[in-house]
Amino acid sequence: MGSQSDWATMRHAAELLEVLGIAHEARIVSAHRTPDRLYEFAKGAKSAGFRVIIAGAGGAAHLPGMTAAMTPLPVFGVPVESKALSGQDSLLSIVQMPAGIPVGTLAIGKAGAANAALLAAAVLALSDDALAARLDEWRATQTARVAEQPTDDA
Ligand code: RP5
Repeated sequence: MGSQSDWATMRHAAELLEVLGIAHEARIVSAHRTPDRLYEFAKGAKSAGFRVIIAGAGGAAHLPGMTAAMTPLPVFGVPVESKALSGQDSLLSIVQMPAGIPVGTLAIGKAGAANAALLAAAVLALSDDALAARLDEWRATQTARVAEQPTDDA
């Protein structure tokens, strides 16, 4: 993520990865404030053993696109909700990649972070049957939790 301030959003991705038993690392890498750190991380991510990158950033959110430019790994971008423009700036700056360098862009905020983790899990599950089973189970549990009628207590 681009900043400590993104963690409140991005922790929802980390928590789901934890639940699904997927090894992961959470790092602060800013495209603007720590460009050398970004270069080093993105260039070395594949050889370091990473298989999918989730990049969350807000405002002028260059992190996902710049990361994707420097790695062949799949990159999922999470637009963090900004104070000034409610994350619409983040969304547009992540989603509008030029043809040739893709970033899979998720929804703004918590839902995007959670879905980035689920999408990463789905990618990894293609070559990991045990993970595929855990993901199926997680989805079945989610389905079973949905009541048929609404309640006043919720
Ligand atoms: C972006 O700027 C970060 O991803 C963050 O969402 C936003 C604001 O950062 P802070 O000023 O809160 O550190 O680079």
